[in-house]
Amino acid sequence: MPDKDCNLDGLCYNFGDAKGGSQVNTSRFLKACRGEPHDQVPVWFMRQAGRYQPSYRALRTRYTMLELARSPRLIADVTVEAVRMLDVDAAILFSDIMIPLDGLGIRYDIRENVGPIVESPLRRPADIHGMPPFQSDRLEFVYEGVALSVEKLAGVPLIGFAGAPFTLASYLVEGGPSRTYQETKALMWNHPGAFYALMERLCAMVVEHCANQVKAGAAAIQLFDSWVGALSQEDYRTLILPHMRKIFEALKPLGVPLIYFGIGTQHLIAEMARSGATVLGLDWRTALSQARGVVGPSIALMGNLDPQCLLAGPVAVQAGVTAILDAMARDDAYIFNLGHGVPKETDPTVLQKVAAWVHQYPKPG
Ligand code: 1CP
Repeated sequence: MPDKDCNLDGLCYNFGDAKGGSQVNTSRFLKACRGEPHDQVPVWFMRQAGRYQPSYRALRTRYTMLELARSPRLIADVTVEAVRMLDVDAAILFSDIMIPLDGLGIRYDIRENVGPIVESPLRRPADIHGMPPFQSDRLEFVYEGVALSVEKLAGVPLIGFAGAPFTLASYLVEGGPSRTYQETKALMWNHPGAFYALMERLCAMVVEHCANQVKAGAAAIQLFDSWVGALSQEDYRTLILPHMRKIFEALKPLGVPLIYFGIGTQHLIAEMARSGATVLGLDWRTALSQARGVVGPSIALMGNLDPQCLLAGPVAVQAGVTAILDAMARDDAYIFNLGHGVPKETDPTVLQKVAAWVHQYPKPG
């Protein structure tokens, strides 16, 4: 790996040496991300660490979400416990897409049953142009949490992550969760220069934050663009995709799988597949076999059981899992997951069973 990679104007980082053992590199999760043959379909779940877990709820009686996510020891405990409980093939770092905003000096809170709330939303171009530069040294607790988790995971690969710029911008501009993205779209259409500047600032943050997680031992990176499906194909192609391409281009020299996930993105998958991501995560609305036809053989697919299926009883969940495996198990570039996060009402034993069924499903050779 080159010591220093300067492939884009303004995105120039000294990546140094990535940690991550050879044991990790032979894992079926990483093999599937790379489209290499492996023994069983790999599985992990978005939000596998969270409120459905009794151990997490117990911790939350003593700490806020942000206290947990700012303590390296607690980050590692929560990250590793999900893998231990579920016997999944990958861990995802316990953190949140809002956390790197600490490095931009943005003040926010994460409210129970609501989500992120930003103290002073960025509504005017002046708010954006006045943002201070990203300081990743304010996020050492994340990178220490990565290193501690990797140590405890003993060979199970850890996925580091960040929010993608549009999804982050939606919280920064709206000030909290939104159904319409009214303010974000207004900024995008009425002040394209300021929107572009915001996306560029977030791109630089995302690249540095992800590179630091890989340096600390993360074996893959996922970018969550949860809300990008709210955009038209044309707006995505012209206003978002160029930024995504820069991010993935800058992360490519790290040599780890780059997963790109969004919700309601049926109309965008052909464009998302051109972003430079090596794995595409899909929600339940898109049939994986159809997506394979659209994106071609050289990108891995991840997904996409409807999370509500976990709450619908044993017959529905077994049928849902089996239908996906019947369609995808012979595809070497496929990772089982949900189409979005685990609902907080989920019975943990249902998730344990899903992981076991995926592993037991005979993988045609
Ligand atoms: O304990 C609590 O009250 C907090 C609940 C919670 C948790 C467990 C939030 C608030 N974030 C998290 C952790 C989290 N968030 C993880 C790590 C755990 C894991 O996946 O196992 C990850 C990867 C995220 C990513 C995240 N945060 C996304 C992208 C994925 C997605 O769900 O679409 C988004 C959009 C957020 C914002 C956020 N943080 C929390 C909530 C409830 C939300 C969504 C709010 C909304 O609907 O707009």
